[in-house]
Amino acid sequence: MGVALLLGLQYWWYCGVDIYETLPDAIQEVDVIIAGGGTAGCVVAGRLAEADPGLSILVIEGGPNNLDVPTIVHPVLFLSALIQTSNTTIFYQGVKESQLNDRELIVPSGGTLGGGSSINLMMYSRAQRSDFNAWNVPGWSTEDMIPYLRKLETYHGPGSKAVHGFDGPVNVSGGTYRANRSESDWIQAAGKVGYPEIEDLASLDANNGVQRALRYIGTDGTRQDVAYKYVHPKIKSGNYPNLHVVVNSQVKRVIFDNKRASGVEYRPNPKVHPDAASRTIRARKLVIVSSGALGTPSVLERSGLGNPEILKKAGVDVVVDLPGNETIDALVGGRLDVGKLIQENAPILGWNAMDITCKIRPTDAEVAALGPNFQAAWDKDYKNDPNKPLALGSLINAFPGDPSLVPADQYFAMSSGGKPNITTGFFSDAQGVDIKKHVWAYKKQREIFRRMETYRGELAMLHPPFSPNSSAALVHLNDKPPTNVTDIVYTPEDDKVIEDYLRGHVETTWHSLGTCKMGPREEKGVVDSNLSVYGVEGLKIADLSIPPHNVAANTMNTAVAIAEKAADIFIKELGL
Ligand SMILES: Cc1cc2nc3c(=O)[nH]c(=O)nc-3n(C[C@H](O)[C@H](O)[C@H](O)COP(=O)(O)OP(=O)(O)OC[C@H]3O[C@@H](n4cnc5c(N)ncnc54)[C@H](O)[C@@H]3O)c2cc1C
Ligand SMILES: *[C@@H]1O[C@H](CO)[C@@H](O)[C@H](O)[C@H]1NC(C)=O
Ligand SMILES: *[C@@H]1O[C@H](CO)[C@@H](O)[C@H](O)[C@H]1NC(C)=O
Ligand SMILES: *[C@@H]1O[C@H](CO)[C@@H](O)[C@H](O)[C@H]1NC(C)=O
Ligand SMILES: *[C@@H]1O[C@H](CO)[C@@H](O)[C@H](O)[C@H]1NC(C)=O
Ligand SMILES: *[C@@H]1O[C@H](CO)[C@@H](O)[C@H](O)[C@H]1NC(C)=O
Ligand SMILES: *[C@@H]1O[C@H](CO)[C@@H](O)[C@H](O)[C@H]1NC(C)=O
Ligand SMILES: *[C@@H]1O[C@H](CO)[C@@H](O)[C@H](O)[C@H]1NC(C)=O
Ligand SMILES: CC(=O)N[C@H]1CO[C@H](CO)[C@@H](O)[C@@H]1O
Repeated sequence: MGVALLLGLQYWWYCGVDIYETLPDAIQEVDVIIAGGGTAGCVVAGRLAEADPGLSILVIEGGPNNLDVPTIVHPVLFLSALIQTSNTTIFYQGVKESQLNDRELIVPSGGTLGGGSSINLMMYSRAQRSDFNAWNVPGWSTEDMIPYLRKLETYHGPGSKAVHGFDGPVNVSGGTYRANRSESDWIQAAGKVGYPEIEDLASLDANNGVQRALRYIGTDGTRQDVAYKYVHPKIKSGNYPNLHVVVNSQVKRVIFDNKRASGVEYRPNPKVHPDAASRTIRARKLVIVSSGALGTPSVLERSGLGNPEILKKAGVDVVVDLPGNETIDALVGGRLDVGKLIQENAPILGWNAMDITCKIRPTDAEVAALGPNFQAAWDKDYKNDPNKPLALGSLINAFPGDPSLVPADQYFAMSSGGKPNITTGFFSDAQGVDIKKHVWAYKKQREIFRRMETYRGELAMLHPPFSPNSSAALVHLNDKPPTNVTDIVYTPEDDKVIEDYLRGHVETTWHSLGTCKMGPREEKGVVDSNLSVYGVEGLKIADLSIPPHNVAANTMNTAVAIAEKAADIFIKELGL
């Protein structure tokens, strides 16, 4: 894959007035330290600074500054973050898992100022109404969260105004480009399989349908990452002399005085500042850990606190191979001149190559066909909650080559205190329900693709190896779309082939959460409803470590909403 072009692109970043590579010696003590300048960290920093510009705040971010990095600013270059040499991504290495055919999965995660919001695929996706309510934590119900869901966004999409926001920092729009033909084709095909086009899948209630995707891209085609939306403008304005950010600086641990968090120790990233010594900065009022679902548990552990929990996730990758200017393949393959596109401010720059979003559920008959264990799980968790989708999907207009399949033997590790044990837990539930869910989702998306006018067959390398004499056998590439399509009937042998293929190929869609959950201490909670870490004083967590249950959505929106609410809690407690 022609990634050389993207890597060859000139990278540069200016350090703004107060974005430091090396913190001035004069800064020894601040009011608030935020450990991790990712999605939640930048939001909390920005809101605390707004509440009181006199409050001294230090954000300590492990990765580099993201300001003016072209591969971050221009959405269409998003794949560069998934290349294993990327400086803006942390590739967390998982352990060997027997139920995944002994593979060691890699979980990429944001590793630059802005965190995931600076490198993610920008798909706008909100949790469902039932999700926050299921957390069952006082103050965190959906009704409690809606004001924050609105506060974060300036929504340019369709649907009811009641649940959206129109003057928040993060613009949500269609961007400047879409491949309308494949999008419309996929929508008509999904309609034939029973999933209609829905005006607004982010209404908190809409479900079981598909939508032309919206994204965290401004109407001008720029990525709407939180560093750009909550931090950089403040620092550039010169009106926030007490808001400090140091980058390429990795927090080792939180320091305690009599069980009160009183500061942190960090080390300058040894790859960037090989000879720099570790430093300790004191916090007069609060230490907030925002190092992400996979970073925060390590910071706590290195500080002598608790045990991380196994993270849980699910996801569906839906892929189509399309010609010409309707995919980003020409761009990734070096057949388009990125420098020239940037010079011309070409509309395709403002595209994330994902024009469809969907949330779908199985029919009663499909549930029954998945067996008694699945039926029991369905009856317990989904049946009486029509708000909950079973699977999410998006249409990716690109060949899913190298970047999404990072080799398992190369990664950029940043922890300083030994390797964390990261177990994905995919397909590890005792009843085998998780894998059944994915078998169902595979079949469903296959049925939709087979009904597309542009469908010309299947690439063997991206499908389970069905027996050629099975009625599930792959359709070879040919000239004409199929006519009179009926659902494929799968035998138990075919199902086994799919299951085995999934165990050998499933990858993360990067939505890790719930590693330091909010909830009662006796139920393995790590923080209370005010985000205070149990057993110590002056220590908070604000990021995707805290959700006690998964959300039926891509997770950036939930991370930002959690941070908006967290900021409100901290502002009240600090009396700002
Ligand atoms: C490749 C990718 C694609 C995604 N696509 C989408 C999408 O299309 N739509 C969507 O809604 N969501 C998407 N997500 C998910 C979403 O971006 C994340 O869930 C969200 O950004 C997480 O926010 P967070 O604040 O919890 O953590 P993060 O944003 O990951 O922030 C954690 C920060 O802490 C820093 N850090 C870690 N350890 C340390 C340390 N020891 N010291 C100092 N700093 C440290 C990291 O560098 C990082 O900046 C995607 C994620 C990835 C990785
Ligand atoms: C791609 O190019 C064709 C032919 O020039 C044009 O009709 C079409 O609108 C373009 N598609 C997009 C998404 O720009
Ligand atoms: C997509 O294209 C079709 C046909 O060209 C047009 O009718 C439709 O309005 C377009 N939709 C969007 C969302 O641009
Ligand atoms: C990544 O970091 C290395 C080491 O600091 C540096 O040499 C390289 O130029 C950086 N790459 C990019 C793309 O910034
Ligand atoms: C990692 O954690 C899992 C789950 O707790 C455990 O089963 C496994 O033995 C651990 N692996 C290693 C290498 O420590
Ligand atoms: C398919 O053919 C193989 C031998 O080529 C045979 O073993 C198998 O039973 C056949 N399967 C079906 C579903 O007919
Ligand atoms: C379409 O398929 C159905 C079911 O297999 C069959 O009964 C019908 O005759 C077919 N119609 C055409 C036009 O081929
Ligand atoms: C959280 O803070 C609120 C407001 O200060 C307080 O009323 C409540 O008791 C706190 N909750 C916990 C669990 O400490
Ligand atoms: C680029 C873009 O879409 N900018 C808009 C983001 O939202 C703000 C606040 O509503 C608007 O003023 C911008 O025009």
